[in-house]
Amino acid sequence: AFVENLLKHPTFLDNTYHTKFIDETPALFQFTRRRDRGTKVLTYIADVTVNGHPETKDHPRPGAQVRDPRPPSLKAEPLMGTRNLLERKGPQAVADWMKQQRQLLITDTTMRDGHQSLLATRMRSIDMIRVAPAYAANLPQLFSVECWGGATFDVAYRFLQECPWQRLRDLRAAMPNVMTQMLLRASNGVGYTNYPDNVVQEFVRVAANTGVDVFRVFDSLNWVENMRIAMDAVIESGKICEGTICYTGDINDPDRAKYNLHYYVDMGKALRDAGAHVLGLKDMAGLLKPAAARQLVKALKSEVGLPIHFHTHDTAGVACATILAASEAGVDAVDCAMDALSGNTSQATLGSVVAALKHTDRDTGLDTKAIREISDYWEEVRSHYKAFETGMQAPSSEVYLHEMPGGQFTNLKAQAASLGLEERWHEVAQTYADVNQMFGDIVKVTPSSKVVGDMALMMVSQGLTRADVEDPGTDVAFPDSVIDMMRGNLGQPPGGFPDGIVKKVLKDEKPNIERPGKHLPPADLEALRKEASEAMEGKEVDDEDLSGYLMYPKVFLDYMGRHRTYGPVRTLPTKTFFYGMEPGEEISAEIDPGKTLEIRLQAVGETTEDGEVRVFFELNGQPRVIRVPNRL
Ligand code: BTN
Ligand code: 3PY
Ligand code: ZN
Repeated sequence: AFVENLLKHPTFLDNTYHTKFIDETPALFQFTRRRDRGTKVLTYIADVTVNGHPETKDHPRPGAQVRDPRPPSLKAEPLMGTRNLLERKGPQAVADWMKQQRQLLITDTTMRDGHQSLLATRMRSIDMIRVAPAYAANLPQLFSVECWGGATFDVAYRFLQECPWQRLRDLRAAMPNVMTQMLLRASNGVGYTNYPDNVVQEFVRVAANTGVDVFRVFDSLNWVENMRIAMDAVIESGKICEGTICYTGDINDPDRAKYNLHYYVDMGKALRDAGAHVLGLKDMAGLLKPAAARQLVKALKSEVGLPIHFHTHDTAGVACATILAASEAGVDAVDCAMDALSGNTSQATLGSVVAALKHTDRDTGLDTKAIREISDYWEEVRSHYKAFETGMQAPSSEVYLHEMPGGQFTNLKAQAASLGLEERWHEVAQTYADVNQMFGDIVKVTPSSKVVGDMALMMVSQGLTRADVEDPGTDVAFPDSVIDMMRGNLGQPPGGFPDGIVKKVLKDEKPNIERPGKHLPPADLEALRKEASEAMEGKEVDDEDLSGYLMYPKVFLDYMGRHRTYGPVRTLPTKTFFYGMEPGEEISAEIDPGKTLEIRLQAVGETTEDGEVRVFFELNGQPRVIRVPNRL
């Protein structure tokens, strides 16, 4: 095969062959890669056109009028922004600057929490990368753009057939003056379980290298002890460590005294002492009320001394009021989402917060017209994701009862519906609150929120009450995630889990109440790199791929397997990616800078006797026929 490959190579046929030809032409050795990327992408389009996309085919479709989103024009060369300060003077200088200047600093969460909370995290990179230059040029006063981490990492591999690292690299390159920000679940990385310490360290190192500037680090039980590995790794990388408090309960409710003002101030001090440059205040469910925000921010500002970055959700409809109260109390930075992806379980409306502060002493300095133009772009983007809309019609004060995080709420609702509990949602919400009390009143945020959700769904579907579960006489089959948490594998909540529930779940087994990572042997990174490589027929595994494999071995390998078949489908327009093409339609896909595929779908043939469909394309003007199985 090698000789044949060589003899047919155009350079060889041309007689321009020279001695370095074999060294400089790696394609000669890629016999198994005979199908070029164009053919792979056509195979994907043909398959989706014939069979539909598994993620969208049984869901509402975008209207016929949706068009390719058009990003706003660029006003000027990007001005200096926070990223330039970080690069020149380092993270402490950014923290000092945050405290010194008056304006309320704003983080735009649209590219991470916004779509995680409203569109099941399904937004594709291309829709973000296209508008990123407009952020750099038109909104250089932003504190940061949250665009990575949380659920985006595994959803990219799992459902979007994209490499999350490439997304980060592309966004970083397109916004050289504004800091990027990620959400990191401390020792749980961007996963749902506690990883060995060296896996967390390696992940942070690679993320910092590829382009994360601000790491918001939190622990799902607020256990500072379990945040140190991740925080130290961020500090070591030279990037900004935002050590983060997760807010739950209500500081003014005497029935929730466990999470009172003292509790949060003490945690803030512990995070400061652990080396945080910035104190994150993460209200993942949107429970912090305006009056409480005023008190809490004042206390944290005066007693901790770090700049404070406040994150909340608009689930109950009061996020903007809470942000304005926090602003009056001196909060340094807040999170908002662009108007078109704000509200409900997402963040407060960025344009409205900016407008509310115009001509006040905390004026954000952001250009309201630039915000509207970018939001108009997001509105067009959103219309392509109709299949993932959750249908939440209005804000709801029920969140004060169940305390579900914004990212979980709609997800759990869909899960409940799939179990046939659609009509019993309010029961699920009440049971979620009961489970929280049964577990000792814990912080509920990924992954602890998933454990509470699993337990609540199990109880409602089996008709069990809290009293049934706690009754020593009943035998309960607990979900695996509950057993795992009671074993101590996510760490310990303040005060520990109640003895009664631990005994009920673990029977005679003793829980581990030390830091989970203390007992996990370090991963042998080079052996795992080799293992991943062998699973992919010897393909080279770089540090980014290795970190993907360490977080999600199977999800990563499945992604790579599909990548071999379908090629760089991340370059397709979103409409094509989810719905394929119509006969007569033309699209282009830039698979490399300057290398564009011009694709026209000519016709879709009949299904043959062997169950295949021939799909007729023109690729850069040349006719191409692709056969795909009809799987309908
Ligand atoms: C997934 O498997 O969930 C998403 C990856 C893309 C799968 C492609 S879409 C076209 C073809 N049809 C399928 O059912 N799977 C592949
Ligand atoms: C996540 O961990 O993904 C979250 O958004 C938590 O709020
Ligand atoms: Zn959030």
